[in-house]
Amino acid sequence: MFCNQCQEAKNNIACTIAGMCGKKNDTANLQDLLVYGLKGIALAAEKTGRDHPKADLIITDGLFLTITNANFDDEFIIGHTKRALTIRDEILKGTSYDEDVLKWNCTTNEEFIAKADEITKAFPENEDIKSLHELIYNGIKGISAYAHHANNLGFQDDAVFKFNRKALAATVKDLTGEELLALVLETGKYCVEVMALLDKANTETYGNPEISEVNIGVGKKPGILISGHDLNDMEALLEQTKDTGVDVYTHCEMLPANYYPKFKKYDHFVGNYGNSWWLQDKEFASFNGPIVMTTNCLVKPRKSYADRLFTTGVVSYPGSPRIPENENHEKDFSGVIEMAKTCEPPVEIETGTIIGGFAHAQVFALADKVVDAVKSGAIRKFIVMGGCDGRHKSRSYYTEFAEKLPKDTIILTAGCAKYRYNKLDLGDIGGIPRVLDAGQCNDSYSLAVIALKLKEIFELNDINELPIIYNIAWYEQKAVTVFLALLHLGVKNIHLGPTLPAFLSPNVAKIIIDTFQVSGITDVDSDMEKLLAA
Ligand code: FSO
Ligand code: SF4
Repeated sequence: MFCNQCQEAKNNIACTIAGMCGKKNDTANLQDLLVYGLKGIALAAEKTGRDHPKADLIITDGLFLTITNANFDDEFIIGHTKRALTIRDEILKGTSYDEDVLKWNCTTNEEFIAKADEITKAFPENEDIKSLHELIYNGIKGISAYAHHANNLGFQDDAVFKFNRKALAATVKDLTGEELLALVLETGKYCVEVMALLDKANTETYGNPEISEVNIGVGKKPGILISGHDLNDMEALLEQTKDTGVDVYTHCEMLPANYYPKFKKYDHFVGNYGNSWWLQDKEFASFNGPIVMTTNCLVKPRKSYADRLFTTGVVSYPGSPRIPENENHEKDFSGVIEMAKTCEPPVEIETGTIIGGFAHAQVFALADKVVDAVKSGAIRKFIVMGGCDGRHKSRSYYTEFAEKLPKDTIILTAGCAKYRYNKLDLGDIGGIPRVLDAGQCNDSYSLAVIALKLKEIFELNDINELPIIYNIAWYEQKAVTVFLALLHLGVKNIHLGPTLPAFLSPNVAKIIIDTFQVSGITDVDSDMEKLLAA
């Protein structure tokens, strides 16, 4: 295996024996082989000028399932690869091409594993070309995650699907570094488009997020804990648990479900339990009831709760029970609900409330107040601190940074990075909380929309003239998508941590740093001084 797609890549180089995330050698290789299978579909369609009605969704879901902490299940991955090969061959019917990507096939699991081993080792020899390929893969993996969620709500964008195919096909051609770099920058355009699409899907389906106080304590009834990012699953679970005597709680990235008007009307939706994804081994154990993982981040289930951890969608762990689904993709949570009824209520680990729901529509509603506070000097700077959380100790940097920020600054956040500071008592500025949570990592789009609105209100020529600074934490590929989106929108001077991506070769890193003035982080005091002076 050779995997360097996330921030926890071993020694910030790559995991080559086993993943720090728990991904095994064969699983990592099979994920690479699946991507190779998807490239076959893209190239087959391009060469023949033909199409297949299932091509885009198999590509979208295939890329999504290779994202960090989503799928650890070899059988599942091989099954998806087989479907991809069938689609490729239906497109190619009656034609003949020499390229291996259009010809290869396997039957047994052993053959798939052997072919996967071969593919993993066949990366480009030139480290810059390899790095640009990886940057493109990681961007389209995140794009696919967001396209998958939008599609679940009935929203699609053909331009996004088309771009995924173009990007996949490009990586099996002999493109130059310049051509690949142009494709990386073009990826940013579709990162913005897909986040806009998902924003539209979420808000048109569930309403605009609104300021909400979210209970972080527990009730007396047994509960179901739902994690990940899929709001469609959230809705189905809330509907099916109505009047069953079972409560519903969110975990990690599902917290923002508490901000949507359509979900708030359910009385048995109690609030949020626990914190960031990497604390799930303790929090899932003390929750007592069943847990539904709708997307990443899943970590290897502990024995104490493995039998009550259910997976769905592109998430799978060998041996974990799945949520049954019919041919119309309607999910049946009755088994989870019956299990919940036999469980003890959750153990209380926190009490009180946290506040969130500051997506673009809500912030626009407060625009006058915000603009006045900026003009009067009450708000000196906004600091975008969105992104991901992770288990490295070095991430305490973000808690310390939030704590040390001067009282006339506001943190804009989205994604699981917020758990490093969303329970600190940072106060408010004239009633505006000092931590404004827009939602999930995809809701970073809201932060960009807010920035563009402020640029318009203050009649500025450049988004970089705003009193906004960026100190972003990344972990997995959706954060790469958000990062490329920000670059596409012209945002400069982004500080990215806790480390710069391992998949950036020195030359590619230099181009990004020189073009967009991106930098890493150092220590809190030095960074604070530098950022506030900017
Ligand atoms: Fe976090 Fe995991 Fe949302 Fe990621 S839970 S790390 S960027 O999957 O997607 O923010
Ligand atoms: Fe390593 Fe991250 Fe890849 Fe897992 S996803 S194998 S931790 S680089």
